Amino acid sequence: MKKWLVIGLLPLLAGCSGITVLDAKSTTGEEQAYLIWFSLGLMMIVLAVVFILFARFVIKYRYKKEKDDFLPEDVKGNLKLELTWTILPIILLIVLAVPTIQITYDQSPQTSADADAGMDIGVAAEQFKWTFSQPNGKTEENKLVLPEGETVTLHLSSKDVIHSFWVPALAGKIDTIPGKQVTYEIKNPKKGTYKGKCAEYCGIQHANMVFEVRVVSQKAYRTYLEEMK
Ligand SMILES: [Cu+2]
Repeated sequence: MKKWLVIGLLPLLAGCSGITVLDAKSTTGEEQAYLIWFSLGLMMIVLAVVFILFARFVIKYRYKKEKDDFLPEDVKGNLKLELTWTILPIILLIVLAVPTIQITYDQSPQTSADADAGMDIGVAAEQFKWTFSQPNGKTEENKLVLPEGETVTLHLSSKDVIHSFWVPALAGKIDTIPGKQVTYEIKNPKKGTYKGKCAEYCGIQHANMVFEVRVVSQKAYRTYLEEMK
């Protein structure tokens, strides 16, 4: 009993509680979290059906002495069953595909420079730091200040190798590729301070390639831009 309790608690002990990605602080992040929950839910239904049938068959067809010389009758397919287990997965896949394709395409980074909506922020990655440039030209290293509720268009680039921009609470991961500019939108960030990191192993100091994102009120953001122009 004790053993099972320990095994059951393992996921919690492993630090799986309070997963930042699932506690999203932007519309972009919420959409990603929704996809995770949605596919997890669908998988759980499949898992439950499989396990229930498994348990049922194990019990129903277990070895019995009185059936020692029993020979099951020959069957030649079962159209109903075969149709069921062909059509059902197709329906499940369609149900899974619709929101996944919709959100993934909507959120996927663009290579064209014509980002339309929102405010533009430059994100330059290099070994081993991030440089963020604000619309007024102000730059800061490893610190990104954003106004709440805006649509933020990031213009990501890399000075050396491939890095990956990731703020688990807001959005990501977006690869920054040398010689190429990519734009990526973060919609409607909520007030707060969030941790960001490089999510692509990029060299010896990769683990130290962290940054902070502070989402502040519109007013505080204007004040921030005014300071040290
Ligand atoms: Cu990196």
